[in-house]
Amino acid sequence: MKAVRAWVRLLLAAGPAVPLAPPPLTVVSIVPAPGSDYPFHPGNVTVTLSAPIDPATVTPSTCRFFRAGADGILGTADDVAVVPESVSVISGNQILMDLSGVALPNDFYRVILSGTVVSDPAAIARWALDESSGTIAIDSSGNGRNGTLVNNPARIAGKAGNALHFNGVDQSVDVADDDALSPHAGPSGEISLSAWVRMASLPPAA
Ligand SMILES: [Ca+2]
Repeated sequence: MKAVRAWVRLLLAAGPAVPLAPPPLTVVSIVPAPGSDYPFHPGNVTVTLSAPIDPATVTPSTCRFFRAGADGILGTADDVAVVPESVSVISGNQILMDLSGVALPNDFYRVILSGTVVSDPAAIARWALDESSGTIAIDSSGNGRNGTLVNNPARIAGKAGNALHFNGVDQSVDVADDDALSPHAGPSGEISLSAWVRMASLPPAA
C-alpha cells in the first residue's frame, strides 16, 4: 500500500482584491509553519496577528484557504478554494480555520486574509496630571481640552507618575464645557470614564 503524504505548504499573501487593512495588522505566525511539509492532516490552521481582530469581520469569505490545483502553482486560475468547516477568532488576535472534516489532497496551500482590526475608540480627553507645577492639567489626547486647577490642589506622587490631592471641599480641575464631553456624545449615547482614585476615607454610609 502506498503511503499517502499530504504536502501542505502554507504561504501568506494578501489577495489582490482584499488586502489586509488597515496596514498595521500583520501576520506574526502561522501553524502549520509556512514552507513546512506536513505529512498528516493538520486538523486546523491558526494564524496569529499583530493586533486584535474584529470577530464580526472573520468569516469564510474574508479568511480563505486555497490550494495550487493542477498546475502546482499558487496564484493561478486553476487554484482551488478549500472551504473550512468554520473560521473563528480565538485569544483576540488569532484566526482559527477548522479543517477537521475537510479533505486536503497533496498540494501547496495558502491562506488569504482580509479581516479588520478592532478599532480602539479615540480618547476624547486624557489628563495624566503629571505636571510638576503650574495650574494646567494637560490633555494628552491631542484634543486640547486642558483643565485648570482650582484652589491649588496639591501635586503628589500618584499611581502612575504624579497625581492631584484634593481637599474634598473646594478644589477641583475645571475643563471648559464642550459637547464632546457630554454623556450623550457617543454613537450609542454613552461615554466611558476611567481613573485612578485613592480616597482618604470612605464616605459615611447613608
Ligand atoms: Ca494554480
